[in-house]
Amino acid sequence: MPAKRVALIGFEDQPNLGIGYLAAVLTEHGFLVDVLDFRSGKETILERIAETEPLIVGLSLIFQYYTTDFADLVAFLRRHGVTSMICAGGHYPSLRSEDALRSMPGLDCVVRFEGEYTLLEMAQRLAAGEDWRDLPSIAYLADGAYVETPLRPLIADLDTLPVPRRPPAYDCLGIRSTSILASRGCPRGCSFCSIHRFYAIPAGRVRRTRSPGNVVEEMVQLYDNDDVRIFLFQDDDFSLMSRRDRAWASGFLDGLREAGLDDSVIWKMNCRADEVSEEVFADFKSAGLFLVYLGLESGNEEGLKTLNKHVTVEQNREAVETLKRIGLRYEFGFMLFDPSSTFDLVLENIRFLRSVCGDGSSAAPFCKMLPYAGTDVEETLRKEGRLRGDVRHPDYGFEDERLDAWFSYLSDVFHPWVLGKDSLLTHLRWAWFEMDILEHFYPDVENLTEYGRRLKTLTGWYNESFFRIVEGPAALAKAGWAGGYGLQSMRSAAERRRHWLEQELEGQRSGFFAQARGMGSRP
Ligand code: B12
Repeated sequence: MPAKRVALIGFEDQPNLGIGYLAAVLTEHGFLVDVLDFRSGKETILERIAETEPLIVGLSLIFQYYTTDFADLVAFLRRHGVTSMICAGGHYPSLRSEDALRSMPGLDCVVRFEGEYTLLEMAQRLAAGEDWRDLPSIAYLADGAYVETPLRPLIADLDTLPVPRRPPAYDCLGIRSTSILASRGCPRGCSFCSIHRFYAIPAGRVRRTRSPGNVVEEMVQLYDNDDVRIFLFQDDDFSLMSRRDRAWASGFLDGLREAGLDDSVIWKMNCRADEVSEEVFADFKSAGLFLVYLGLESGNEEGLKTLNKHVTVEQNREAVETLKRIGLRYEFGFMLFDPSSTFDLVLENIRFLRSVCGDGSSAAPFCKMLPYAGTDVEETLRKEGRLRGDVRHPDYGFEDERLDAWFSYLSDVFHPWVLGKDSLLTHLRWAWFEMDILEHFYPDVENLTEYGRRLKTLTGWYNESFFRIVEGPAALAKAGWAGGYGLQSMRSAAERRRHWLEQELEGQRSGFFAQARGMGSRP
C-alpha cells in the first residue's frame, strides 16, 4: 500500500489560500499533506520529497512568470530520481495547458481550474494503483500528443469546503494577521485580468460567495484558536453592485456584530471604484474595515476603456474622495502605462494621481500593464502584432516607440523605489500598516497623531518626487532624448531623493518607536 502523502509547492508570502484549500480537502480525506514554499530552494524541496515519497508533487503556478523556475524545479527533481506524479495547477497552466506541459518536461499533467476535487480523485486513484487519465479537468501529453479531458463544473457551494490550511499567522507589533476569502470569481471583464476567463471557462456560476455565517465562523475560529486580529480579504472584488451583494454585506456585518468581532478585529478588502458609497463604507468602518484596496488602474478615459473597466475617471476620483471623507485608509492598483498610452495620457495619469494622492493619503505605485496569458488584452495585442516577450516577461510595444524608451528609463530608475521587499514603497506601506495597528490596538501610545501626520507628509513627498521623476524626462523622451543630455543628472537626482526619503522614513519610524518604548507601552 503506497503512503497516502501529497506534497504541495507554491509561493507562500502571505498564506497561499489555493494550496490551503487543496491541502484541507486532501487532509479531510485521510491524506498527509506537506506544504513547501517554492522559495525554500530546490535542495530543500528535494530533501523533503525524498524523505516523504509523496504520491503527488503538486505545483501551484498562480504567477505565470515563475513558469521557467518551476520547469527548472521539475527537471531537477526528475534528475534526482523523483518518480512521484508531478502535476501543476493555477491560472497559467489552466489557461495555457498545452504550453505549460510542453515547456515543463517531466510534468505528468495539468489540473485545470479549481483543483480541489480533481486533485483528491487523482490522489485516491494513485493510492489505489488505478489509472488517472480519464479524470475530468486534466491535460497531459500522450506520446507527445496533447490530450485534455472535459471540465468539471465550478464548486457550486463554497460553504461545503473545509477551512483552508494556513501557515502560522503573521505577527506585527504583537498583532496577528492572516488572509481569507469570502468568494471566488469575478463577473467583470477587465481586459488585463486573468480571473475573468479562469472562472468563466468551466460551467457554473462565475462568482460564488460563501454565506456570511460561514465566513464569520472561520474568522471566529481564527480569532479564538490563533489570536488573529487582522483579516485580509483576498477576494478580487468584494462586490457590492447588486441588491444581493449588498444584502450579503449587511448579513456579514450583522454576523461580525453578533460574534462580537466588530470591535475586536480589523479587516481589509479589495473593490472597484463604482462600488464605494458613503453609507455602506461608513457602516463597514464601524464594523472594523480599516483598509480598502481600490482597483483604480487608470486616470484617463482612454486607458479605462482599453482596460475595459467600465468606470470613469470621475468615479475613480469620487471613490477616493468618499473614502477620505469617511476617514478610511486606501491603497490602490494603478497602471501608469497601458497599451493605449501616449505621452499626453501618461502625463494625464500623473495629473490624476496628483489630484487624488498628492496630499500623501496613499503611496502611488509604478506599473505597466502586462498582457498575461489568456487575457483579452493579450489577444488584442497579438492581433495587432504588438505582443512581445515570453511567458516569464509578457510584454508589448507602444504605438509611439519613443514611449518604449521613456518607460524603460523610468522602470530602471523606479526599480528600487517600488519593486521587492526592500523597496521604498514596501517600507512606506509597512509603516502605514504599523500605524493602522497602533491606531486600532494601541490607541494610548503617545504622539500617534503627530507620527501619522509625519507619515502622511512623507508619503506626499514620496508621491511628488515620483511624479516629477516621470514628468522630468518627458520632453527629452519626446524629442528622442536629444542625445541623452540631462538624463544622467536626472537619474542621480532621483537616486539621491530616494536615499533621502528612505533615511527620513527610517528616522521617523525608529524615533517614534524609541519614544513609544521609552514610555513603556507595548510596541
Ligand atoms: C493573494 C494574491 C496575491 C498575494 C500572494 C499570496 C501568496 N501566495 O503569497 C500577493 C499580494 C503577494 C500577490 C502579489 C502579486 N500578484 Co497576486 N493574486 C492574489 C489573488 C488576489 C488571490 C490568490 C488566491 O488566494 N486565490 C484563491 C485560491 C482559492 O485560488 P487559486 O490560488 O487560484 O487556487 C486554485 C486553482 O488555481 C487551483 N490551483 C492552484 N494551485 C494549484 C496547484 C495544484 C497542484 C492543483 C492541483 C491546483 C491548483 O486550485 C486552487 C483551488 O481551487 C490572485 C487572484 C485570484 N483570485 O486568484 C492574484 C493573482 C494570482 N496575482 C497576480 C499578480 C499579477 C500578482 C503580482 C505580479 C502583482 C504585482 N504587480 O505585483 C504580484 C506577484 C507576487 C510575486 N510572487 O512576485 C495575477 C497573476 C496573473 C498571472 N497569470 O500570472 C492574479 C491571478 C490576479 C489577476 N487579477 O490577474 N498576489
